[in-house]
Amino acid sequence: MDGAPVGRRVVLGLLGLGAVGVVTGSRVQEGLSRALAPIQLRDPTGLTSAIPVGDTWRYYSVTGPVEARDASTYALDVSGLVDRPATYSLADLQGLPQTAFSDTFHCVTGWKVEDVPWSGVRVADLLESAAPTGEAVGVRFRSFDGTYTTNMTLEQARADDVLVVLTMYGEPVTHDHGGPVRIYSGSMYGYKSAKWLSEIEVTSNNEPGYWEDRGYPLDGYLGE
Ligand SMILES: Nc1nc2c(c(=O)[nH]1)N[C@H]1C(S)=C(S)[C@@H](COP(=O)(O)O)O[C@H]1N2
Ligand SMILES: [Mo]
Repeated sequence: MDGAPVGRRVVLGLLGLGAVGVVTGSRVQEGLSRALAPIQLRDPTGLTSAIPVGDTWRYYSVTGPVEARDASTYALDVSGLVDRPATYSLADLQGLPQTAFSDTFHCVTGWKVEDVPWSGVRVADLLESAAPTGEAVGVRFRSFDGTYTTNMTLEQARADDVLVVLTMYGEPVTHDHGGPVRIYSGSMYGYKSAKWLSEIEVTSNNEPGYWEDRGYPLDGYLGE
């Protein structure tokens, strides 16, 4: 699409020194990264993400520290242009049909983590329950960090591989990964996977979210 080249230039600009590690990606780095992966997953401080290796998780937040929410404080609103707005507790979400699959997580800046087991509730199911009105065009995902948003068209958000994620690696989503509830879209770059999800607002447009506003493509499909 038209937005892609601009987005790519911005991405390359933002890469800075990190690009060197990603592009050179030597076998030594790959081995290191595999060896570090299990440590990384159990590293609540996120300190190992400062080590410039290849394919491991980085824990991203565009804001400072984010408050922790648990089963007693968490809520997800499905709002906007719908006939049946709803608020789900964590238990409500856990009680809905769960979809599970493994898929690779790709950040647009070049790192990826392969074969991540995800499970949760299809966004499509929540949208169907909410019954979008005739004017509904898009969806805005909001984070309880108070800043992050990302957008999809209604049609994109209804894809089978767009999940309200409750578990990663068979465990509840950790705080650093955006728990207790985040988005995952298997077909799109990581910036579409909003962490610390608090709202799915159905909108009359497909307005750019946080990173889309800063040059990332409006449709975050892999390979574009
Ligand atoms: N709330 C929030 N969600 C976010 C981000 C963020 O900074 N804040 N970063 C996005 C980007 S660019 C990526 S690659 C992934 C990173 O997910 P992780 O922190 O679980 O590795 O989260 C996405 N969702
Ligand atoms: Mo990203």
